[in-house]
Amino acid sequence: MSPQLPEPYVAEPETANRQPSTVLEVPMLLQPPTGVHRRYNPLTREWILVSPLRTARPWLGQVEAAPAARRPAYDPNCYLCPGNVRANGERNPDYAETFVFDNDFSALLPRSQGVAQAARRQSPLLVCHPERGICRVVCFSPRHDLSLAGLPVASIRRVVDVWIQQYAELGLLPFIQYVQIFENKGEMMGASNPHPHGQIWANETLPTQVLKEDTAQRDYLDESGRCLLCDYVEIERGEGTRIVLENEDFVALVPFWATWPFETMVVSRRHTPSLAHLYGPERDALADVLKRLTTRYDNLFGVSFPYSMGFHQEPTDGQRHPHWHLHAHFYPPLLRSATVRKFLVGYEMLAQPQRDLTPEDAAARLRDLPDEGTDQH
Ligand code: H2U
Ligand code: ZN
Repeated sequence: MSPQLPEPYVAEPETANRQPSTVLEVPMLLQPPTGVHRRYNPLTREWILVSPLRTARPWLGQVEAAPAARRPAYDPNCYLCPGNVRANGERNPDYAETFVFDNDFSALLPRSQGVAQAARRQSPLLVCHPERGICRVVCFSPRHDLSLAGLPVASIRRVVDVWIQQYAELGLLPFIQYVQIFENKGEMMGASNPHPHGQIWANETLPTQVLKEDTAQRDYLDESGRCLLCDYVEIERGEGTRIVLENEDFVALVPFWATWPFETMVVSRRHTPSLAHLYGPERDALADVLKRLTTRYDNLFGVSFPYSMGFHQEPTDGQRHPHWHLHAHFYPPLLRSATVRKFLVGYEMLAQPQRDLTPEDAAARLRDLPDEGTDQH
């Protein structure tokens, strides 16, 4: 089969709505255009509009509140601090490292809520299904004033271990097909509490974003005999312009198709389908990359950087998924300072995502920052 290189930067008008052909070898270095163009996201099969010329536009819109002052190591009013009472009246243990509990306001419940009755009578235009699941909260540290960036690598490694244990434990339940591990950090991303914590929602169907990535990765493997993200990491490591940092086992990069200004992906260098497949040194390496990436984020605008992040990994339906390649997405909202954020509104809601700053410029900004020395928690 002769390898056919895609035209990743400029789509021909007549092919503009088709997905690029499968990448079978590393393309030559191409300069991204400085003019307006579209980029293709092969994981979700969506397009994004890039308008580099717009970065010069003046901003008279919303300015976010200045970041909060330094927090105490313990807050008697925090529902996640050790020994404190939560909203449902339960008392947290006096935990010293990490602490996991079932979300007191779970969006998913393990017992079916009886939608099935209604589902039987509905039209194909009114489709609904019962959904079972389990939601948990993971406290990363007893320290109220720290974030992933402020935790020592050894403590982040313990968080990685907790994620793995939860993924395995929840994934083993017969009715759980997917375990979504994520963190909302900062008020701007809707976090309800500054105490360092994340969430896990596990449910019985593949969530929409995961299903898109599942299909795209499966098709790519079927068509090329190769893994989409293995190929992608090879291209990015060859080009280098969108790499933020890397170590032996993980690479952090601004994806070619990034939507959010400083969006990044953390991808395992070895083809591995889930966190549970990582060897000990790889778990340390993941902790190292998370520490260095979040520290750079904090150093970007000199504030504790808000984001939503989460892992995408193989479903837990008991099948083999050779097409799945473990990765994390970081979606930070900030655009040009600690107080000016990117909004995904009008055009993005109605048409397609759009960005001004190019992914290459965003990666260069992040790459040039120190990945140590933050005192921002
Ligand atoms: P966020 O900061 O991402 O909202 O996550 C915190 C979660 O903690 C949230 O889902 C739960 C909320 O339901 N929570 C409890 O389970 N118990 C509480 O006492 C308060 C908040
Ligand atoms: Zn706290």
